[in-house]
Amino acid sequence: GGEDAGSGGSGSGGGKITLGFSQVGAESGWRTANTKSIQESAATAGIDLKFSDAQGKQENQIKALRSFIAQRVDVIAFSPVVESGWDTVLKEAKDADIPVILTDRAVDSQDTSLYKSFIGSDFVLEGKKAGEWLVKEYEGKTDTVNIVELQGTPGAAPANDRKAGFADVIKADPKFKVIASQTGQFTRTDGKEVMEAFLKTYPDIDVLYAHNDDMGLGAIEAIEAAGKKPGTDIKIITVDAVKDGMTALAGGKINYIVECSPLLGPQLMDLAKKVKAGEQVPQRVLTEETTFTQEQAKAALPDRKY
Ligand code: GYE
Repeated sequence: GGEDAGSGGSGSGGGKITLGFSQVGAESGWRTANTKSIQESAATAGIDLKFSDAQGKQENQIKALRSFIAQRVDVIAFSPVVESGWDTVLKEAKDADIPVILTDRAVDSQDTSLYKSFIGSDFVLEGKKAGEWLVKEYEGKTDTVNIVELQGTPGAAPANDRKAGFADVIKADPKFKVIASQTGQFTRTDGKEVMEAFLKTYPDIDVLYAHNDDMGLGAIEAIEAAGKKPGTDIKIITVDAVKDGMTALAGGKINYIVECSPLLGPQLMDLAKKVKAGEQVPQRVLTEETTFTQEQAKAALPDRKY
């Protein structure tokens, strides 16, 4: 496997690196912040960014990757819509000697030589943190806790892993019962719609666990429309900690948020430069994250950037 010496591709413009980036879409506040971070840090790093929006569809993403290969960009990065089904196109990139960096989300390819690095969060850990808060919140209580779950996009790494991490923690106590779990596609609209249906079917929901802030925010509208108080009648845990989520948390409508940072741009540009230079990079770059209670959200909100 020759390193990419001489495969300069379109890099004839004074050594400027060309980075082809395929984004998932614009489904959430997190995604918007992530796109902004990538565009701004590419400009700062002097990297020529070819940005493509897959609008939530894997087929669009595969097309974009093939187009980047045909254009002979220096580096390809992408945030996979779903985990499965990438082996063929990743092999094509490898055969063309174009290094690939996974951003934000993982693929389930067994052959890890198909990409140079994967930068992003530990989604299983995020799910565990959500579960741990719940366990503490209901410590010493014996009544059944009825939980409904709004999952992210089916097949996406953060949906699979946030579900698994949460389930793993709460299974230790049989009082926790997930009575319904359905996708809300990581969007506000679907979060609202699915929560409306949950509220009609289940009169005594104690807790909502939403895989992102946006679905939680949509669900809050449904809960209020049903005459219930979000954060009090139904406790809400979400993931991301974007500004709108943090505002709802500080305002008492959400109870706990597990942070997932979208600000991956600067590290991605750094990795892109290194792989282009043929330097060794770590296979896995983990994002550092925290959690927020209502009080912590009040304190953090004034400085929140996204
Ligand atoms: O949590 C969600 C977004 O992949 C981490 O995708 C990302 C997730 C994020 O739509 O809001």
